[in-house]
Amino acid sequence: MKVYANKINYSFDVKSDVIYEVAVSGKWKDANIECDEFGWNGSRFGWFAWVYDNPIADSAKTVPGYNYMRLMGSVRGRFYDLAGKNEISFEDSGTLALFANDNKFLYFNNIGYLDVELKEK
Ligand SMILES: [Ca+2]
Repeated sequence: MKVYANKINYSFDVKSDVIYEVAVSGKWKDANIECDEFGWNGSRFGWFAWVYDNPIADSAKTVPGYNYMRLMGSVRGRFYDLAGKNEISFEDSGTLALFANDNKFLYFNNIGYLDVELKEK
């Protein structure tokens, strides 16, 4: 499925008693910053890292504590980090929301999508 960078993507129902294989490919962009499923943080800006990584900026993210544009999921309000995962299981059954972690008000400048495949193991 395509997971678009500029929105929450609801497209997959998961079950709590199943292990899913995960495969992710592609790159997406946060304005002019291209990155993969691991996203980006302020370290790419050297001395200006604090602008992006300070606690106030972090708290404005959909999921604080994780990189900008990192591939995240949510089922019934519980968050999951999908970046770099080959397998994942969920604590609840329900609709999986997939999205790029970003400042909650700055999704409008996100471009592109990642291809994410989930299948029951
Ligand atoms: Ca953005």
